[in-house]
Amino acid sequence: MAVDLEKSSQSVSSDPAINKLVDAARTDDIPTVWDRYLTQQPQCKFGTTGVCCRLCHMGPCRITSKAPVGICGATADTIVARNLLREIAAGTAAHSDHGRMLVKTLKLVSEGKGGEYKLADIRRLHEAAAFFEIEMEGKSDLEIAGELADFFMEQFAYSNEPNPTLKLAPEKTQAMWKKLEIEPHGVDSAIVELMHRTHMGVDHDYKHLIMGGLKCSLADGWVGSMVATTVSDILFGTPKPIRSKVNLGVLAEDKVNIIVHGHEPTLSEMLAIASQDPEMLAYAKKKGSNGINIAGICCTANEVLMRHGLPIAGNFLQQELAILTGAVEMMIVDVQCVMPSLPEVTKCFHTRLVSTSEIAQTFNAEQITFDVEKGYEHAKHLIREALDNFANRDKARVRIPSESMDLVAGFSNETIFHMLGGRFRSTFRPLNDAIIDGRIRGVVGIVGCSNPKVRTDDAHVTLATELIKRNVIVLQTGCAAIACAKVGLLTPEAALEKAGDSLREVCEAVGIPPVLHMGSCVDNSRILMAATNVLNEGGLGQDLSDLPVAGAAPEWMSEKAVAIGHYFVASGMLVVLGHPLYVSGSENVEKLLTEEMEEITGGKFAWEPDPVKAADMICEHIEKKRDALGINQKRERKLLDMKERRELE
Ligand code: NFS
Ligand code: SF4
Repeated sequence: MAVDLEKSSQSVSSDPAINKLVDAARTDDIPTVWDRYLTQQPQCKFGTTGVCCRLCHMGPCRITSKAPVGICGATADTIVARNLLREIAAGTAAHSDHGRMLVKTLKLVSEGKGGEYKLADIRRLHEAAAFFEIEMEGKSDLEIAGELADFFMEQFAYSNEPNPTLKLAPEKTQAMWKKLEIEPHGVDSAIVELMHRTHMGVDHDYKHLIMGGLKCSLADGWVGSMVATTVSDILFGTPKPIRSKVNLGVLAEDKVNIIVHGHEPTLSEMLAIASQDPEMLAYAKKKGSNGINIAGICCTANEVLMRHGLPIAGNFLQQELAILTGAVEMMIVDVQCVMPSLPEVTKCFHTRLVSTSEIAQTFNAEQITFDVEKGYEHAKHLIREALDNFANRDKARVRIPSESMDLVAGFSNETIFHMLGGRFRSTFRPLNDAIIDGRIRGVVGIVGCSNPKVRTDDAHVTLATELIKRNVIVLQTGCAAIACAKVGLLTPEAALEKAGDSLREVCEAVGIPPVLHMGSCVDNSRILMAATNVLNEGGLGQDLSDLPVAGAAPEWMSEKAVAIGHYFVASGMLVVLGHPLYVSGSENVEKLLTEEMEEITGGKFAWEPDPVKAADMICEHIEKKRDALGINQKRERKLLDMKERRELE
């Protein structure tokens, strides 16, 4: 819902911690994202409808009723589709480059050049190697890791064959992609192809363009992100349920506070370990700090939460606010979702801003480029510097909000299998049975960012609450998960109270919460696999598009979210966005994405700003799928035997 920011900062968010600090910032005359959002009003209609083209220097061109085509003759359909494709390409590039950095680290580890990095999950390594048919006989784990790293690296370049990681998807879904000719043949080549097709004077048919966009998005979801998640699990461990805390209240008065912000888990992993190093703890004591508090922002937060239980300071829109608490000695950033405004905020405090990626530098921040081989030393160095900065904290200016909330995270597919299957066998069966007999109506992924266009966190929380109330189980990643965590939706106890009766019954029986935090944004690959696992378990159709599932991104803002939305749609799922893609300038493109696509991939987009209406829309979709599966007829609640299950299929 649109926000009236002028009225009062109290309206920017449903989170009091945010509102308090936005007030404080305004008192101190330090602009934040919400103030800059106001300065940008009104936002350009040509941009928001997608009809501004600056792809060549005859332009820029804008489509109006007086000028219905660009100088080259491009129509609104072509321009809108091309702009959308460039967003998909950028989103795919971001996730996949993140994946590539991890593959490089895996390769270094396999060669003994990985410093303190190790193979943390050998089982996951073997599973992946087996799936991708890497010969393991007589080879050491390091050799297997090296070959797997080479195999993953090959996924980026062009190959004559479609990416083998697509085989992780259900067979019928793969067949659909083949028929539509949208199987990617390499991540980088898919991105390059989009850049080529959208260059002036190349691909002009909006339908053909959009199908090309889907192909690239599949390279994001089923290749680059799949690789990123798998390698993270191998290097840092596959997440298991873990308790922690969330919101700015996790910052400590009596300890040095270090914020890790960005996306790649490599450095933050070492920081997490180094913060427990006796040498570091002794240094902390010497500096008068009661320990070393490392807290995360954005998806780095999700990564270190899932594996180390480190607390989360906040999601995307809380990055400036963390500094405004006056209690952060150092903020360490790498890539993606890092606002260029940060130095403007840190300069008002003692906070040191350190940028660590070789490809990302922030003007007016310190640059200390991270090196895998020296990762641990590097982490210790940063912690020492932060501790040295502890004495510079101005205690009079510290204003840590009291808000902090418990949460449980760490629900990888492996964990869900294990929890559902009980002690002796791993299976999704109990979940499928509950969906088939209607105790659970369906499964919905709520993902994505926060955005000052929306009352922060409100849409995430309302949608998740509405869905669990209606007996729909919710899977989460990214900043959406952090939003829900802040109100306690990720504590099994609190969430169970809000869940519908039959969902609660199932969750209590198998010991899972109704809202499952599955990780960072690249871990949306885990949501794809969860849907695939449900399908493969049987009884719920043949294709991902048969499942009573949907995706939602109520507060999204990034190009990565655009790519994610498309790979869910390309995989056959309904995706409900809280605000539309920039496509309304082309009726044809909008109709293709929101209506006709259902006939093509089985998935489609919808936009709905009101989270309650979004829940209605999603539930209606789920019931339609259930009807089509024939599982909505009144049936006695009984356990199905194998024969009946086969009949259902
Ligand atoms: Ni996803 Fe994660 Fe957050 Fe959005 Fe940014 S941190 S990768 S893009 S803002 S969820
Ligand atoms: Fe204008 Fe065509 Fe150039 Fe775009 S590609 S800026 S529509 S002339």
